[in-house]
Amino acid sequence: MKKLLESCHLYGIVDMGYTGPEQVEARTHALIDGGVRIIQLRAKGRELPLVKAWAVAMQAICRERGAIFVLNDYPEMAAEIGADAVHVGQDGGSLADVRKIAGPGVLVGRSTHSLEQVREAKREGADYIGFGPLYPTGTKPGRPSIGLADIAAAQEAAGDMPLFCIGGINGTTLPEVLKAGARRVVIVSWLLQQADITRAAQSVISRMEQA
Ligand code: TZP
Repeated sequence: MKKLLESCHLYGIVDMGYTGPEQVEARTHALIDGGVRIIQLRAKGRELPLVKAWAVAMQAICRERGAIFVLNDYPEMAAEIGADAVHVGQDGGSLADVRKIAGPGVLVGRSTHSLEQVREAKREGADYIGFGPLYPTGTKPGRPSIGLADIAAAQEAAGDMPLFCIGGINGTTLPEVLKAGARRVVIVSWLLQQADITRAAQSVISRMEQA
């Protein structure tokens, strides 16, 4: 699973703020068809039985098709459904505790918003981190953006821990994000709002390969 994670440059999120319940499975397939090999379920504030049902469905698709499934926020549920990975925010407790709950072999990711948080996630042994939001984004309204200036230093501090830049990345901002030193990105709303998610993902991946 770690090897697969290392090969991932575009991370997709099925965010229920942009996705109808009936679209969960098709969107998971569409992202995988487009070459995405790490996909998160983000279902903030939704009822747990619904989250669990979506997570089980996405985990099954990801397992069958060779992608990593990440559950946002719920380490207990990740353990219960046998998720590949769990992602927690700065308020998600220590990574040691998350690992204890999620169980052995479950990858653990952490959101970071500053260089200091990148260093701390590295010390704590995160399997990967998100770094952002780079730009203001409607997906996290009111969250201050951190800009592009620290990307290169964050990469350096992360070392071999995969770092995914996140927040406001789209077809227009991608080139400057890559120019600032990003090697991996998470794209949420822009990808989910494309008429053809598969083609959009393919085009991002090929632009990243060329960078
Ligand atoms: N964490 C930092 S920014 C963000 C998350 C989950 C949302 C990014 O979404 P988008 O739509 O790609 O800006």
